[in-house]
Amino acid sequence: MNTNRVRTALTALVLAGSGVLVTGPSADAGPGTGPGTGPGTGPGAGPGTGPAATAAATPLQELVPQPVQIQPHPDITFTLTQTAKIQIATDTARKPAELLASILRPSTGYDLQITDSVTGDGVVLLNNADPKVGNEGYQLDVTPKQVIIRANAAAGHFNGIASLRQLLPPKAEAKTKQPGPWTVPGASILDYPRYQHRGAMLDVARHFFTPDQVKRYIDQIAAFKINYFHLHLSDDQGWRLEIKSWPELTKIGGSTEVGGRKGNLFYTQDQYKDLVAYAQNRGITVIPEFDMPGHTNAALASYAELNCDGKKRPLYTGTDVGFSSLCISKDVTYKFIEDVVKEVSAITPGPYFHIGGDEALSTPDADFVKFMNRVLPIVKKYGKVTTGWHEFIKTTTDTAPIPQFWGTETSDANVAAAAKRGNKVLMSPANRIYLDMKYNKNTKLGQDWAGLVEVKTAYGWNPGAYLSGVGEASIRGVEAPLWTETIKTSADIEYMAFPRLPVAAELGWSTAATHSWDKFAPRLGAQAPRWKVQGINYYASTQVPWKK
Ligand code: TNX
Repeated sequence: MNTNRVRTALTALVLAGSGVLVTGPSADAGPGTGPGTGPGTGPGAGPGTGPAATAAATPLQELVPQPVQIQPHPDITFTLTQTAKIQIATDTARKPAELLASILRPSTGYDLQITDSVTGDGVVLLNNADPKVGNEGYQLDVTPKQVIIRANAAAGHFNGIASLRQLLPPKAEAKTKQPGPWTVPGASILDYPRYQHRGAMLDVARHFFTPDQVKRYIDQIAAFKINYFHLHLSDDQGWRLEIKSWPELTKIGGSTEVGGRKGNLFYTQDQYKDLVAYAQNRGITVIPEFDMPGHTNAALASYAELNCDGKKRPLYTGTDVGFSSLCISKDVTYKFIEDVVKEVSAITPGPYFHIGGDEALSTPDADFVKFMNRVLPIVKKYGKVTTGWHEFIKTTTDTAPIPQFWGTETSDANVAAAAKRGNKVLMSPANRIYLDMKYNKNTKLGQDWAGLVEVKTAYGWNPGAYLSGVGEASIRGVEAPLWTETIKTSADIEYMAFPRLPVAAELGWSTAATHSWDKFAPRLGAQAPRWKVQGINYYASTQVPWKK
């Protein structure tokens, strides 16, 4: 078997006073943070910048993703003060209110009590937004005494809060108390997403990431209105979630990773539930993926009976793909899959289950079809909607499953046929939005099989007019996957995801009419002071005019 890859390829931001926390790359900075490429702790952004200069470009012009409508009220500002309360008119706003409070309490040092009465100073979360904003949109009105966020569901409040965070000074994101003032420019914003699905994926199979590392990434994606988090939980190198009825999966399959590190490299079901809840409390739905029938060496190493020859495979710590397959002809294969789907579905509140299905290069085509014809009904039986890498969609005419397009071409007959039947397509073209692709030939981390993906390349496509035969109405949204063959630390994750993850968020949220690199680049660049405060190890692409 050929195991080689077979692939085509705020304005000096009123950082008044001292004690502003400006952190550089975190301590576990990986190999990608070579000199001159990391963000560093820029002078000029640090303490000592004199008293409130001017608020030249207001944060209203710097929001990412770009809102639908912004009406500035230049003669008004709101200032968050010691006595401010976060006031909620509806219980669905409680979690969003708690999130906002948890971000602003450490930096402001204020109590920011959450109350059910909506009077007095503070941030007010109301229901009954304009119906045209749907469940995910919001209206944000800044008045002298209150910031009012109206939404029709919790999702809308989470998204409104993500905008409010960007309207506050960057130091509002600090983990330690900072000097104010906590001023928000006057405006009325009305906003809602272009697509219902804005996703990020993290591969925890090639390299394992601890629950705290995963939470750190969840926090980072939530800030850009990402609403789905796809966890790639199994692959040749590792099985990362406890399955109680098949305990060897983690005992053996979860014992190592790329490079051969040893340990308990998996999540217990309780840890997974905690991650799911953590995401939910930030407006994010988790989509679990168990890749099959290929990318299954870790399972094949754990249980002899899953192999056609009844022999366990050795654990694998390299980075080749396409060499493993579950045994298509054995009933135990489907018993195994049913047990996994059953256990995982029971602890996954979100409606989706991702079955992988990519690069099944060791599974003959007829077997692949046979396999999917047995697996798709199992997912349905446990109440979930199947999503998978786009290869699986040729095996079904059901219009509910969601193919995730990851190719590098702009046409795919099977995906186009599915779209014609009514399937919605999730877009992750590898040469545009794979976060593991190198930015340029000097990028130390990542791969280049799909090409080099600089920030402008990542931004320069229209999800609704990209794949032939798959028009705007067939697009479910955009997901940015991060594969981790070369990614080992949070600093590595951040270097590859920032700034391209915000690019994916913009493509998934903002209307096609706002698409313009010249307008987007400065907005993206304006995020830098906030990322410095947050300690995000971003790639300071020379294509972007970074704000100091
Ligand atoms: C392709 S994309 C894969 C992954 C690799 C990735 C590396 C896809 C569905 N499969 O197995 O990790 O390329 O870029």
